[in-house]
Amino acid sequence: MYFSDLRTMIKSILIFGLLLYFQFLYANNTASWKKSQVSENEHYSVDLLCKHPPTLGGFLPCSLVLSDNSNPISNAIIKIEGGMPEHHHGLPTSPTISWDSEKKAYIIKGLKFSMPGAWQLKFLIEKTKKLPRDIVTINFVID
Ligand SMILES: [Cu+2]
Repeated sequence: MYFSDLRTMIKSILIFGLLLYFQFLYANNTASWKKSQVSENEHYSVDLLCKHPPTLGGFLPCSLVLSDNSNPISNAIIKIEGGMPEHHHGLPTSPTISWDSEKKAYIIKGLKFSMPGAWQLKFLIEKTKKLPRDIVTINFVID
């Protein structure tokens, strides 16, 4: 009787712990701002996921998921650039994008915006033996 209660208790604790763990994982992967876009030549689709909508001030942590007919593509060579087309200037920083095999996404670091208005981010997927070259453009406005 006592042992069966103990086992039930241990089971409950394990399940509770597991739930907490998954909730933690989920919270870490949850982005509150997402933009999906197909590339110019329709070779790829992209999901840009950011921690919050673009604002002025601090760095915006984002990740990018690249896929081809809903199959995720890892290890592509991607370049990020951007700016304000109406103002003819680029980004205030030089953000980097690199593949993260644990997160199964391309992690964007150093992304920042310097003024309100219409911004554009461009992702250039470079041609490799396996992958065709293409460009994805994402437009958004910062109030
Ligand atoms: Cu500007």
